Amino acid sequence: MPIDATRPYDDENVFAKILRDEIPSRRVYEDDYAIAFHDINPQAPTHILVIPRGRYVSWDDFSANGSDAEIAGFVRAVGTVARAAGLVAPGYRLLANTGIDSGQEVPHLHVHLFAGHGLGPLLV
Ligand code: IU
Repeated sequence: MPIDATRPYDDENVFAKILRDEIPSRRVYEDDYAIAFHDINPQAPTHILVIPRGRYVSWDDFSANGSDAEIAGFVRAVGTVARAAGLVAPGYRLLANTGIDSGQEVPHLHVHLFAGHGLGPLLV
């Protein structure tokens, strides 16, 4: 069920539990601002999710209410994950579903990092 990007933060959402290590994930990266882990239902040969450590529902919430340090740290983390995975030369795609019409399911900001052969044209 898609979520409303303006709802309040829910500390029991699945990515909050992953951040607290209450449920397992295949983590590939972590720093002071972000963690990254493999999506459990990959839609591309490489499908990693990067999430901020802070309590932000969506891209909208984060861009409006995140501190400059959190925003810079998160953006840098996304790039670091892609570089560490060797994805810059072959290329990759970023996506942040935001709110109901996008189909956002998990109410903690996440950026999808897709890579691999055959990503195809961007579909909207
Ligand atoms: P969306 O942008 O909110 O639609 O994407 C949520 C993603 O989170 C989706 O690709 C799921 O496969 C993924 N995911 C996950 O990796 N681990 C989980 O426990 C759950 C969802 I629930």
